[in-house]
Amino acid sequence: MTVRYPLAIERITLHEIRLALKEPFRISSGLVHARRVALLELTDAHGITAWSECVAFDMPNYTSETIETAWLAIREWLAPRVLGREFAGPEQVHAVLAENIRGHNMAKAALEMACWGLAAEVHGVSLSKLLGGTRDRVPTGISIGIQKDPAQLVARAQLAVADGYRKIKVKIQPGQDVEYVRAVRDALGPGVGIMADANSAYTLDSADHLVELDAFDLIMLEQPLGDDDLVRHAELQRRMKTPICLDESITSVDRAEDMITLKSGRIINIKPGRVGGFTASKAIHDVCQNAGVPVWCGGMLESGIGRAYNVALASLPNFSLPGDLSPSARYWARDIVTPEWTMDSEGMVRVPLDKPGIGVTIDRDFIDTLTVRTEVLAAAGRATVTV
Ligand code: OSB
Ligand code: MG
Repeated sequence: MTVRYPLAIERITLHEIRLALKEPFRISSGLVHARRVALLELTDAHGITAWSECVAFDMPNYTSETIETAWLAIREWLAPRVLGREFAGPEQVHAVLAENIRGHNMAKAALEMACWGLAAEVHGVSLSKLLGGTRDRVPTGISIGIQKDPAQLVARAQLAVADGYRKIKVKIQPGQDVEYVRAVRDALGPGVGIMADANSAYTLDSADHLVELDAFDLIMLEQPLGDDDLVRHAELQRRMKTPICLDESITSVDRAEDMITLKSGRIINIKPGRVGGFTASKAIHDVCQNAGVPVWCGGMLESGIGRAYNVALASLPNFSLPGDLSPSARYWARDIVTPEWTMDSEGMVRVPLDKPGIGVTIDRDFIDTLTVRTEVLAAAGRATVTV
């Protein structure tokens, strides 16, 4: 699809907000209490706006990026490449941001995805349709953080099944793994889809221990080994029956191809922030589809703005497994969009195909009350406003 007129971004406003999680979320590499979120507001030459979310965390414990590095990258290197320049369509933005700027994928993604959101707005079509989505509802899984004992985890997992979630993902780490997963499988029975995510907490020295997870008929084991390691994952996959899914390790379409070639895993979790945006996500989706590798959409504890982009992406055909797309109320007392994201009793989230753009309305007044920092970037010089 081509846009009606070239995309011309006149202004990028960065907003940093603090959004308190209803309860802290623990993964093997760290704990999140409140989400510091960088939001981007793009304004084009016609005064049309689109918002996006940068998924980087406060600390570099998931990937090397943080909200501070992303803010810096956007202000110093990325925004200047987009401001005052014309793009025939959002699919052209990725290459411009990638050229001779290594890494900073979450920063690039926030900007690139905002251009997709803006293009959808300009066209008056839903983001899902612009991307080539084929579903009007997407299945949802839950990601449950590490709990203090197996009984607590079982209680959460049972509630999640009752809510309708289609996939139960439990976070694991050394010392809180096999017994936790066993408890969940015993409690939920054989029919429920369960998986585990280690966020790179193990080395190959634990291979024999990890092979014990084969007893629980998991849909997959996500990212057991090093964040940048494909070779050892291939060795572990040879020894395990459970399919390995890679998350942190897949940072580009090349890494997805490497995973397939090396047999380092059999499933990919696509987070558009981690891979640099939608163009890269679509390329990974296509490579995996051609290779018969299923993909699903991961989550980064997004606000309702990031969720809009993930739901649109998850409507593509090869997103054949439930995504980490929990509804707003699971994370926040109040989300920053209306309507909030909801899930039906069958664990499905509706794709807002009937609305142009990202499909939800930005609650600007509420965002203003949550804002701790604002910076306006424009083609002709820049102004900084701190509140
Ligand atoms: O590995 O998928 C992950 C949260 C923080 C950091 C990494 C991960 C996660 C999740 C959260 O699993 C999923 C969600 O957004 O609900
Ligand atoms: Mg993960």
